Amino acid sequence: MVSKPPVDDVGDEGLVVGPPKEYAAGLPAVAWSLRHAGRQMGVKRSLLTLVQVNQKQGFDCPGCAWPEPDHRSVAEFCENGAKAVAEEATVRRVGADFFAAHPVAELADKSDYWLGQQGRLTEPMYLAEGASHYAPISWEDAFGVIAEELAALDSPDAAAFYTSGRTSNEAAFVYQLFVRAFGTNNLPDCSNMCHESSGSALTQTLGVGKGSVSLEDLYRSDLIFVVGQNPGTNHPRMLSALEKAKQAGASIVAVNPLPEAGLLRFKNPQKVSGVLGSGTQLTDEFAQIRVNGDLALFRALNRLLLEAEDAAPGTVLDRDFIDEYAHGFEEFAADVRTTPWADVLEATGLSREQIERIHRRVLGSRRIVVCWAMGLTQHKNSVPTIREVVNFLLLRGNVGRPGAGVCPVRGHSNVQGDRTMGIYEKPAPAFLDALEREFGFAPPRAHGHDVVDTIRAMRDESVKVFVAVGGNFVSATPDTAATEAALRATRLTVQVSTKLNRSHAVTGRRALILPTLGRTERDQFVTVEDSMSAVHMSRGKLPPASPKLRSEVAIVCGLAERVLGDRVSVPWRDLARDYDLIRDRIERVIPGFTDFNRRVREPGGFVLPHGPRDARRFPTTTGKANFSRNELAVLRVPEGRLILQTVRSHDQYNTTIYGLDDRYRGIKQGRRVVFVNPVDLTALGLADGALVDLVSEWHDGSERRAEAFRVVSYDTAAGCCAAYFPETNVLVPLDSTADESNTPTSKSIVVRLEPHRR
Ligand SMILES: Nc1nc2c(c(=O)[nH]1)N[C@H]1C(S)=C(S)[C@@H](COP(=O)(O)OP(=O)(O)OC[C@H]3O[C@@H](n4cnc5c(=O)[nH]c(N)nc54)[C@H](O)[C@@H]3O)O[C@H]1N2
Ligand SMILES: Nc1nc2c(c(=O)[nH]1)N[C@H]1C(S)=C(S)[C@@H](COP(=O)(O)OP(=O)(O)OC[C@H]3O[C@@H](n4cnc5c(=O)[nH]c(N)nc54)[C@H](O)[C@@H]3O)O[C@H]1N2
Ligand SMILES: [Mo]
Repeated sequence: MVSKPPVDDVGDEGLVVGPPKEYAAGLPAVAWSLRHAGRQMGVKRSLLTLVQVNQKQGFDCPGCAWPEPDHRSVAEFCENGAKAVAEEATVRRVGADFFAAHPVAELADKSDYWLGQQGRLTEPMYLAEGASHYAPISWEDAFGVIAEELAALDSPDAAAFYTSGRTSNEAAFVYQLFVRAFGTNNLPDCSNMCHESSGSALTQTLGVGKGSVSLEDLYRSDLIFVVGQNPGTNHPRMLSALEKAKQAGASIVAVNPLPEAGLLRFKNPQKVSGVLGSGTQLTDEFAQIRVNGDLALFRALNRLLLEAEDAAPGTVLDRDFIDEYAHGFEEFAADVRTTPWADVLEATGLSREQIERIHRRVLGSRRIVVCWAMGLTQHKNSVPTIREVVNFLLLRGNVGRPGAGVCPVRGHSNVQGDRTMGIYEKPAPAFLDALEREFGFAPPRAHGHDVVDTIRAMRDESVKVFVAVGGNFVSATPDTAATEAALRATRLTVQVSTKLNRSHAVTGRRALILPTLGRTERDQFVTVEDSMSAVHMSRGKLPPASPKLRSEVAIVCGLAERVLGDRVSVPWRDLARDYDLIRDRIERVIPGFTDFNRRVREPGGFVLPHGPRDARRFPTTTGKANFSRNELAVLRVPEGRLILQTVRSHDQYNTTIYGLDDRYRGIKQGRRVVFVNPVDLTALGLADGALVDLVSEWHDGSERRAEAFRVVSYDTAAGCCAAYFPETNVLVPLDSTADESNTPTSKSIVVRLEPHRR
């Protein structure tokens, strides 16, 4: 399978490669956020909008799930938050005239960048069977089309209902309620491609699939690991928290194949010293690890801890914690003691001296937090890798006490809340029981399809209707060619969206676009949950982009009423009219939401209970925190191949491309670049700046090709390379997923680089 650049791609004529930056934020970030916002919204609207981001009475920044501190500054947003807001609050519009001028076949040739630039969707649009263009349709007729296709299915399981993580708690709750009342658990979501591996590993080991720390814990810790994460671009406000922790005495170890700007040095744009001065040196120890070397690193650290305990018994491990709260220590310890150093050094690409230096830092630190993101979750062995991180923390009792714990840093601003609300293809029986008690229907019990299984099911034509509330399924998922073919095989695709993207252009036999309000726009307030389990309100204030838009809640409730009729007794209209009524139902179904409507109106909201964090209560199968044994398999690639990891540039939000620059990595005006270590370039006989195809090899003998990437000589770990997604998603085989979590292996794809033939 071959992927060519889209026809509107600027190519690389304008590409400029400069030196990467050594720090993040500072004055340029302030200037960039205003420049970008001004271009989309105009200056006055930009200022009025941006002052409301993340304020207690304002809207939750759609940028990421990093929590808001208690003491907020006036500008509690970052450069990339400002871009996310501007992208939604843009004054550009896509209406019926746009669709009349552009046939779907033409849109399918465009990039997500071009599509996103066109502006906000303004009215429901329908692509009839065999039609070349989308045409306007009324909301009622649109719901009628969906109801008709759903009624024609042999089984409710022949439909799948995707969610992306911007959906509010209220919309997510009514959505899963509708889907289960319709009769299926086919609720794939972006989590399946994101932190699913964290959820799996943490549920097995600690009993709760969420992070166990608060901002306060970060400030109180002695040592913070930032593993497989690029906060300077993806969670810029995290840098302020790291700076604060540093100033309180913490040290920071960064583990990453790339020397990411934000990890090294940070100039806080919200302080005069940060704007003008040289900033804070954040990282004390940078471990430039080989892609997928993390399991080996943490195994080695665990082995060193056991050996240190042998040398000075009673001084290293937290025996009280292990004896009282943990399970499986002896088996784990016996296994980890055998960890071969040769494998550790090969897998990590680090020196033994550096690992021992990190170990000494660990020994000197009473309170440790490990933060991580996609660098750990998108590999074949991600679940065992994260379990090994948990082993590391358990050894010294670093869970369930101040200043210590696990910190998986979530992506989408409400992805964690959506899961809490029941957006999950494998719901717990207790959740279904509660739903049944509250609503009086029997929800389906069989597990549904996740993202990868949904693609397989559409390919095999066992799923025939695909509905998405948010996101960009076509571009976010792996194996683009296979995914596109799968979607085209369906009878109906429905996208509830704010903006145009490729998922509107690659459709089933019939298709609908249902335009919705975004976070910034006036509606009843909604609620969200951040990465640290804090639930709070979000209230938009801008006038809606068009009078024909409906809120996600209203769309879901309207659809549910039309599809289900009186098959269930849920007062859909009342719920849509008054979101307090939805919150009352959430309170009765989901633990932790007692007095929801009152508590969420308090400034800052409230924090959900978390057994391990609050009381060292571990709701696992053993009732204790579980140590685990995790096999160390070195990822070896054939001669002449590299391990490709796919990352975000500084100018994108997942599949939404804001611009063509990646300022921190020194790239301007181009996205089809591949970052390769100079030593590998020499070994491969390639010149810096050469034009290559990326060819991935899969063990069934199939090959996938992404054409025309410019080689950029770059300081990445040897044997590894990096390029941006979604352009590289074509290279990830559908069947290449993480064990247990089924997450696509977007961070470890074996590729060869071939000279591009024009
Ligand atoms: N501006 C902006 N903000 C965002 C997003 C966005 O696209 N743009 N996306 C949001 C979402 S949904 C998410 S999930 C998060 C993503 O946040 P991140 O996880 O920071 O995003 P990635 O760009 O995938 O970066 C992965 C990092 O892991 C490193 N890495 C890759 N492989 C390995 C490995 O094997 N080991 C180690 N130790 N490191 C590795 C890469 O070099 C890179 O620094 O950000 C959220 N916030
Ligand atoms: N190769 C590779 N692939 C990856 C990743 C990777 O690192 N590498 N990362 C994965 C990860 S972590 C994630 S989370 C997924 C992201 O997958 P998705 O969540 O599916 O993708 P997004 O690009 O975030 O979705 C953008 C679209 O959401 C719509 N939208 C924006 N705001 C709203 C809103 O308020 N309401 C509604 N209804 N729609 C809205 C807009 O139409 C926009 O075009 O991608 C995954 N894919
Ligand atoms: Mo994500």
